[in-house]
Amino acid sequence: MATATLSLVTDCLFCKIAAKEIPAEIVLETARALAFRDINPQAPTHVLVISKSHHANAAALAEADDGLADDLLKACHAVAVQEGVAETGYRVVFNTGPGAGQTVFHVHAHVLGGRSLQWPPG
Ligand code: DGP
Repeated sequence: MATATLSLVTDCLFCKIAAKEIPAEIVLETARALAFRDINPQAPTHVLVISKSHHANAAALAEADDGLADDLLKACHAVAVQEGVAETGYRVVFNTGPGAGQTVFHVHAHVLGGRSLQWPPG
């Protein structure tokens, strides 16, 4: 079983999912990352990869990083392989800040695949 010291924020939805207080369809877990299906999928594969510890977004993670950003990216790739989208192509998105569409302020990568993805994303 993967273990890590969690720094949880009590009113944070994704901290509660990380602590297994709120259920989610978990597809992958490592010592410092958790991946689960998005509740409102935008593609056949739409998985969120979060750090178990609380960082508000990718910018905060980058500033605090002790290798965790590397862990998250590796977890994204592992999810893509597991979901069978690594060969055809997939997208990793960190919405960072309200102006970029971030609605949950706990760092998460969207791993999207399984359909043709347009560019620019809009
Ligand atoms: P963002 O807009 O980048 O902050 O993405 C937040 C995502 O989180 C959004 O795609 C929907 C998803 N989401 C919100 N609440 C829940 C939840 O309770 N469970 C799961 N699995 N996903 C959630």
